[in-house]
Amino acid sequence: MPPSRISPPPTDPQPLTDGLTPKQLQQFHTDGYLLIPDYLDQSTCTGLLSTITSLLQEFPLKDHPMTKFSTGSSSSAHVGDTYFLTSGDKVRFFFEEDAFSPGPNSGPVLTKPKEKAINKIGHALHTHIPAFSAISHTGLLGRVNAKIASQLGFKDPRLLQSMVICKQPEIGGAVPPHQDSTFLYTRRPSAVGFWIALEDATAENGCLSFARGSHRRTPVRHRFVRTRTEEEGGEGTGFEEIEEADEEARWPRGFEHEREERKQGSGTKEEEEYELGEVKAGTLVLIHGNLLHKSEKNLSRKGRMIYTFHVIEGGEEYDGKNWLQIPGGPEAFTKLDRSS
Ligand SMILES: O=C(O)CCC(=O)C(=O)O
Repeated sequence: MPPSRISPPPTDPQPLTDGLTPKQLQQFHTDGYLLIPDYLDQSTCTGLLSTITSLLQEFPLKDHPMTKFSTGSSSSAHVGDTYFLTSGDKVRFFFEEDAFSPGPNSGPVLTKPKEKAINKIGHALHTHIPAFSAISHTGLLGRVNAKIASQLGFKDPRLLQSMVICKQPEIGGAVPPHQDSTFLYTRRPSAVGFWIALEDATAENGCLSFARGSHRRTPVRHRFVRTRTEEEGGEGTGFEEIEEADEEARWPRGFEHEREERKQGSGTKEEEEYELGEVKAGTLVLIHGNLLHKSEKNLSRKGRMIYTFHVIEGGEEYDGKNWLQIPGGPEAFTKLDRSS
């Protein structure tokens, strides 16, 4: 069945400096995601797009390992490599899978100019580039984000990664259905994504789609880990099962009712249905870490730039097996606090 379309609700009259309205909060808890139009104005989006253009123009191809990005469940070539695994505190560039054609003898050849070939930039734009700090954890929007995090129940929200996802015209890669807590696992799961459209995102250019309410019926079954810890050399990644017997480890705190429903079989669904989340540039989308969501390829001629960062609860265990590690350990993840 083709996905149904959801339109963003009309802008709420409450200014975002007051955080989410009770209705918005309720909607997030029920659906597992929330669309908030007009979080950024058009001129801020334009400024961020030109920052991204400069980054894409300026990064040197020389010495780049030509790493591609994929969130697929099969291990693709990029995921085990050092460039990816050491990107947690850096600004690094990952190619679209379809940006290459097989070269004659000399290996794959880029089929697009490099600034039209990058799938994503990550994973610490928030610490290195002031324009991104200012929509993550500093200044007015930093305080707004901290307020939202506290309304969502965070006690010590930590911003652990940020990315630009380019979804380039004609070759923009699909992102298969996934839960963010698989990739940013804490025990117990706590991740929330802040996803911000910098250009209009539509069905045509690969907007997000969501399995509404799936966070309440879908435990986190796997986590994306280093198959060797940093002490052991750090290379290699894979998916590790979170055992069913350890059911608590698969659900966020406060989800006892949902766990019970699932145990009794009443909260399950044979097959998830996805609803398109078409949004205008400037919209913030909050995504619960247990929510199933995805996006399709961008085969259109329009770009679909977005910026996203993720927050976890500092009080939950974040261990050395997780793929994302930064110098200083989890204590060094950026605090999202209301006084910054
Ligand atoms: O922007 C996209 O297409 C996918 C982003 C996503 O799934 C995520 O940030 O978790």
